[in-house]
Amino acid sequence: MAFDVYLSDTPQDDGDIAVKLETRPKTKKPPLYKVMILNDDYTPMEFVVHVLERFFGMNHQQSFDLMLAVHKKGLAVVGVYSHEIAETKVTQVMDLARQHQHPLQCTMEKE
Ligand code: TYC
Repeated sequence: MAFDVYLSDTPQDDGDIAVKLETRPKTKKPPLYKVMILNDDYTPMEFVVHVLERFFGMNHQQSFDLMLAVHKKGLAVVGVYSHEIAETKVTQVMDLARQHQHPLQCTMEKE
């Protein structure tokens, strides 16, 4: 809990010390990170759909629609997470893509 103290020596001032109590606790929300996937010419569409289902909790239709959006537009946000979760998602996607020798790229960016 923080409080501010105001002191004054102007003539109009009665000399009392004003103490303002801060009732709102100063908690900072942790920053959030967007996880994005990028289009490329080689990763099979089915692989991207599988990745979205497996790591981003989407059903088949959602995954297919988002994959197609990335295919057409170049990239899309696939989820927003805390730093640690976002990092885990990026690693999971990149590791699986590497295992299958697909050039799929997944990145994160502060919101
Ligand atoms: N463009 C790829 C293809 O035509 C499909 C694809 C979609 C690749 C989304 C990556 O993030 C991606 N096979």
